[in-house]
Amino acid sequence: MIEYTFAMIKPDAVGGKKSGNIVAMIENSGFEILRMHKIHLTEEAAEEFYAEHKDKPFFREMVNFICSGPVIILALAKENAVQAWRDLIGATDPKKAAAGTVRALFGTNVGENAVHGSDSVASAERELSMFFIDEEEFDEENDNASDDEELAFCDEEECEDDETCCRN
Ligand code: RTP
Ligand code: MG
Repeated sequence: MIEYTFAMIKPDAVGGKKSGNIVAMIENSGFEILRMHKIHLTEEAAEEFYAEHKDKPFFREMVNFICSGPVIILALAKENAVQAWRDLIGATDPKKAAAGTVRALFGTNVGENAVHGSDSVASAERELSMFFIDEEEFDEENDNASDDEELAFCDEEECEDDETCCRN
């Protein structure tokens, strides 16, 4: 079954000009990129994103790091996407990550580890809905995509009432 997951290229990798290499790995591994944006997280958004870690000693450090520069966020689709992306990124600590994984190739240390990946289907749902539309809309796009070549070019909000829009 096609599954969705959330990926983030962290400030160390964006600043180090590794984004292109990482996106190439994503595509070469068979993921569909449904959304991709370069954004700069606010402290508030970072705290919400990392809420599960709020009691950890490194919480403030990780919030500061993820806000230290732009990140690239992606919505990815693939069979078993959550596990597939976790496998591709490797262990949290780049020194322990398997050879050839994103973190082994581009991570520096446990904090500056190049990428984020949702750790479960439930986390993926939460993280995707924090940054993107709901997963049902990805499903609808998938269903419509084959007979709608212009889909990628319309603006969801502006086109809502436009009968000539490819979505309507
Ligand atoms: P991520 O959420 O970024 O994909 O990483 P992960 O699942 O492999 O690891 P997780 O346990 O969720 O930790 C989230 C992020 O916290 C930072 N961290 N720092 N200083 C430390 O000991 C420490 N441990 C974890 C890492 O940046 C990790 O990605
Ligand atoms: Mg995690």
